[in-house]
This record gives sequence, structure tokens and C-alpha cells, in this order.
Amino acid sequence: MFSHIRTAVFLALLVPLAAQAAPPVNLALGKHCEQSSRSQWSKPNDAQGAVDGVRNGGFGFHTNKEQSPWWQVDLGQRYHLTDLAIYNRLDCCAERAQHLTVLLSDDGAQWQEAYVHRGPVFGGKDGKELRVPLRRPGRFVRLQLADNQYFHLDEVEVFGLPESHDAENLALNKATSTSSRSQWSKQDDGHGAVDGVINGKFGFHTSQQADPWWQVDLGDAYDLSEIVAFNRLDCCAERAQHLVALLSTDGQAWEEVYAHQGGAFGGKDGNPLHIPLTGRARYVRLQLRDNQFFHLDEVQVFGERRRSAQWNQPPAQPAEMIPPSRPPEETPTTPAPVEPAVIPPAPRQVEVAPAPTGPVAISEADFAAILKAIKAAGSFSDNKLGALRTAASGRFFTADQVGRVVGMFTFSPDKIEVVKTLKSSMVDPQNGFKLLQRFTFSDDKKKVEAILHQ
Ligand SMILES: [Ca+2]
Ligand SMILES: [Ca+2]
Repeated sequence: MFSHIRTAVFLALLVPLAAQAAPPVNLALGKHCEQSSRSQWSKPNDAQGAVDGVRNGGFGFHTNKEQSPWWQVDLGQRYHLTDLAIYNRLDCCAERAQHLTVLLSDDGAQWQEAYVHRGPVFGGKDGKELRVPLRRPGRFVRLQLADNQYFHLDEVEVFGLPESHDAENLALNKATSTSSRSQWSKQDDGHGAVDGVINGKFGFHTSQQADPWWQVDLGDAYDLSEIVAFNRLDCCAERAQHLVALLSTDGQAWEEVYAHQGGAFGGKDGNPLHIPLTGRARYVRLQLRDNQFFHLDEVQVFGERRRSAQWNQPPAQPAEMIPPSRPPEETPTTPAPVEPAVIPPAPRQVEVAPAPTGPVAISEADFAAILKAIKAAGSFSDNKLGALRTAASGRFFTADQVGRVVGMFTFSPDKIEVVKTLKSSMVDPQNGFKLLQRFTFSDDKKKVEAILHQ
């Protein structure tokens, strides 16, 4: 009898908890699609096959063989896009889609490159679909191959939030606390996860204990939509794999709203843990269900205070063209303390540094300063190119670094100008071909090739 009552009370408590985790909505489902060409295997309305909700390992759409074929969907309005899931066909030819670019547009005419996949071959229905993290606005999403190839996919899903959604990181520089400190802790240790620095190292570090936690006080109650947790990547990422998220309105009573079911997650490498939320809270806590050290690089919390505050906001800035796989690198003001007890895993491959035979490429810290200078020059290409020329004068770069500068520019003529400017400062011209992947259209690729061979 009493056990029945207890069960009823328990269920009554459980239901609102379960309602907290909302499955993300596929914004692309049933929306209008187009593609660059049709093939003999195309159905009527061929392009719609990628947004029909059917994932069966076959092809949803199929273009002809051509240079840089594409497929696109019009979401009907601008969204703040969070990520894509791209399901390849598995019955044949999955490798044809391995060099794939994601482009975004507000009007279907001007496109910005948002992500470049350079292999490996990805799967689909087998659970190995390509997940593309985005954090930028857009209405049209285009996928385009870099090759002269047939283009076909099983299904494409697009996730995001209505544009009115306040996408500001609410946790940035807010008050934090942790369950314990370690010998590697800094003053105000918890702050390291909300300092805006994402560098692959630990922002905070507890001691080893049962169920260690970190929390942030957002300062006010918000309707929360997402937590993004960046793991440390230099060591020990697996320690955070039994992670749960808890929310509270008063810092006293906590509700567990998420439990991570999976292995170690990434961070600065473009694979942070995305925790979708619905619910109102002021305090956010992340906690391990382990007897373990707890350390993360950075934690971002997204949500909005109230809808009425959204109406008079200025339009969102155009998306930065830094590929999402590389968050801006910053140099921490104080070097992270060395952690003597932790032996980093042995590298899988021993990299033998080539003997220095010529100029040495700029350090990552100096390179980050150059990226900052370009960013600070504003949105006009001429100013950005001017800042680049000033900052880059007399320095040397790897092809990879040149590619990342190219990625900061939106339009092809500017990107080509970057290659022209930096070509003679490249320490590894043999890797110049990698720059071609930064360009979508074959005409642009040809121009870049010509510059590289000058
Ligand atoms: Ca389909
Ligand atoms: Ca940090």
C-alpha cells in the first residue's frame, strides 16, 4: 500500500525530469531542396529524397557526374544552426562523398563556407554518419563535393534554434565553484572553464574524489537550450566520460537533466559534448559519477532570459569564417601548471622532425595574434587584408596556417589574394595543394594552382 504511494510519488517526480531533455528537431525534414543536376537514376523531386525522413542506406538523391556537384535545402527562414547529420549511402560508392564542403546562405545567392570534410569516408545508417558542428546563422544549407563526381546521399538532417534565440554564451566570466581543489589548481580555479580560453588543456582541476563537480551561477534565471562542454585533449579525456548535468534555480535543489552515455568526448578538436536542454535555471552543474579527478577545458551555456527582450536586437553579425573544427586559439595568460602525476599516453606514431633547412614557421601563439589582428580589422576585406600584410611581413607560415587565414575570408577573390600574399612565405610549398580544399569552385582552384606554381 505504502509502496504503491511511494511509487506514485516517485513517478510524479520523475515525469517532469524526463520532460527536460528535448530531442532536437530536424529542421530540414520535408523542406524544399534542389540539386545541381539530375542523373538517369533520379526520381521526380529527386532532391527531396534527402529530407524525406527515410534512412535506408540507399541514395535519397543522385546527381550526374560533374565537377563540384551540390545539393541544398531551404529551411524557409533563418535559424541559428547548431549541427548537421549527413547520412551516406552504404550500398555502394560511399567514398564519392569524402571531400565535402558545407556552405550556408541567407538568400540562396551569397554563400559562405562553413565546414570542409577532407575524408575519411563516413557512414550513415550504420551509426557512423558525419556530424558537422556549426554555430552560425543560415537559411540555406548546401553540401558540395570538391571532386568531379556523382553526388548522392541517403539523408541530411539540420539542427538549430529559431533565430530569435539568444546564442550568447551565458556562462562566460560568471561566478563558478568546484567540489574540491587539486595541487594543479589556480586561484579561482573554476573560472578556467568560463574564461573564454579553449586550448585543449584543463581550465579547472578537482582532486580525486567521489562524484566531483563544477558549477556556474549565471546570475539570473534563463530558459536554457544547450550546454557545450570542451574536454581537455592533452591527457585523460576519458576521465569525464560518466558526466551528468544538473540544473537548479536556487543552488540548493538540483535536478539531473542529462547523463552522458558514451565514451570520451572531445573539445577544441571540433567534437565538444553538446547537451540539449529545455528548462529554466540559474545554476548549472556538471558532475562525474565516478571516483575521479574532474577537469574540463571550457563550458558554454546557451539560453535566453525572456522572449520579449529579443525584439529590438541588432541583426546577428556575419559568421566568422574560422572553420568550426578549430576554435580560436588563445594563449593563456599564465601557463598551465605541469601535472607530474599524469603520464600522457604514448604517441601512436613517433614524429621525426625534419632537420631545419630553411626559414621556420611562426609559432602558434604568434599566429594566433595575427588571426586576432585580422579579426580586429573588422568585416571589410580591404582592412582585413591590410592587417594581414602588416602582421605577416617578414614571417613564415605552414601551408596549414595559410589555409586557416584563407578561412577567415568570405569571398573567393579575397581568399585568392591571401594565397598570393603568403605564397612566398610558405615553409612547406610541397603542401600547397592543401589550400585547394579551401576553395569550392573549380575556377578558383585553377587560379590558386596557377599562383602556387608561379
Ligand atoms: Ca532519404
Ligand atoms: Ca578555459
